[in-house]
Amino acid sequence: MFPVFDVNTAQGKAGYDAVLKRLKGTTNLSGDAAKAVIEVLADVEHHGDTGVVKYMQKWTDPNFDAARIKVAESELEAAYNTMDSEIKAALQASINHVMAYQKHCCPKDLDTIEIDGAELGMRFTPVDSVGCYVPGGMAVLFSTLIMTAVPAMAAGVPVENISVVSPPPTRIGDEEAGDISPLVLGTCWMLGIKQVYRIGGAQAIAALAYGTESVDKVEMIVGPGNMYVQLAKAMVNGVTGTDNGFYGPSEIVTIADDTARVACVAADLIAQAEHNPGKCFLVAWDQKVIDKIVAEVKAQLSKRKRVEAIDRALETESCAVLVKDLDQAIGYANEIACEHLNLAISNADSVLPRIRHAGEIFIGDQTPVAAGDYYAGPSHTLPTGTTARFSSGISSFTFLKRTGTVCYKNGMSEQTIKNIAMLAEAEGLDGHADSVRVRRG
Ligand code: HSO
Ligand code: ZN
Repeated sequence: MFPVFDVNTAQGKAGYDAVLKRLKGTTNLSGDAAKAVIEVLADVEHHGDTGVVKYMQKWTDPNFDAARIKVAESELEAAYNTMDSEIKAALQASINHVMAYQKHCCPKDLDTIEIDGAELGMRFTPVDSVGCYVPGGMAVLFSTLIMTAVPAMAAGVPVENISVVSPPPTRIGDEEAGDISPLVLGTCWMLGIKQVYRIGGAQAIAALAYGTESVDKVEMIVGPGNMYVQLAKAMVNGVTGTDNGFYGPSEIVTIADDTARVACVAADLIAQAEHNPGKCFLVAWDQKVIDKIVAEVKAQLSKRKRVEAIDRALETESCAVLVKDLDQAIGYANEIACEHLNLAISNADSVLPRIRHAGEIFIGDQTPVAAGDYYAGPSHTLPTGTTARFSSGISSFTFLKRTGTVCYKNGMSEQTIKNIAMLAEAEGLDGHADSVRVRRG
């Protein structure tokens, strides 16, 4: 488990390249899946709830019916009432932190700048409504609800216009179909979200994009999800807005030096591997540091509940990368462009300006990634599969549109009129040219 590759040898580099290729492969969505998603989108667009029910019966529960799509408000309240008071308090603290940080991040309308007689500005306005996808599957990630809905609220999206979709657990054999976790439902109630739908997969994205009898159409869909969800999000872009992100399986890169506390670094690697299939990279230039951390990972592994999943993730999706120095370590961190980057090194602050690609950066070995997952303030919905090269995690920015403003308060100069008219004539658009000339004098 957890192979070690010296990337300055041909064999080691080949080993690392293979792991990186697997990481990048998570964003290559298959043609067959795309065909299946196109079919789902069309069915839901044309047949509404009937289309949604068809796929919920196929993938989740053969007994699913349209009456189950919408969660009643009384169920949300009842779920909230079953929640432990200490959990509620911890959730409230998390909500407060995320709200405060995301409000702090909201860009303010820009002061105007005057350029050649024009006063130019930029305004930021939130989208009218949002649908948050909260995955079901392996783990109940109710924290994802906070990490998508709260940034939207901080950006100014009214809470009554925020919807949540989340699939109930898949029915296995003759087992009674379970329901969405009370923690997800109760957290919706806590946030004041009343439009909650127990649907998932591409059919849930379609329902939010087109609207159905039970599901209100929204202006923007956000959140992480499996290949079908990511594909559906990409395909409805235009019908509705999306977060434009690829938010897939969890990942971590840790750069460690000999000052890093071995137990902390190992625990963070295991925590991401726990996400089944999490992907972990340890980057260091000191063979002894790598040996100690790899040994500690092995020691901690046996204590974890999901030992098999973690072991598999470390064996097949992860590696320790032996580099020659800090510069090379930074180069590898930028290439992996990881969802989470942990700088477990003594001079972390001075390295920060050289990190160009990462979803979120955790500075110093006293800062666990789990603080970002649950509590600190930035959203844990972050770019994966090296997409941090060109995209960002969810934040209040996601929900704000940018609108430029132009004002020739004192009219246009003769030269400005001449220039614009000339450019318009050159494009063959004399109507444009005339609309400028008419303002002369
Ligand atoms: N590490 C995950 C988020 C999460 N962890 C939720 C625990 N719960 C993706 O960043
Ligand atoms: Zn996590």
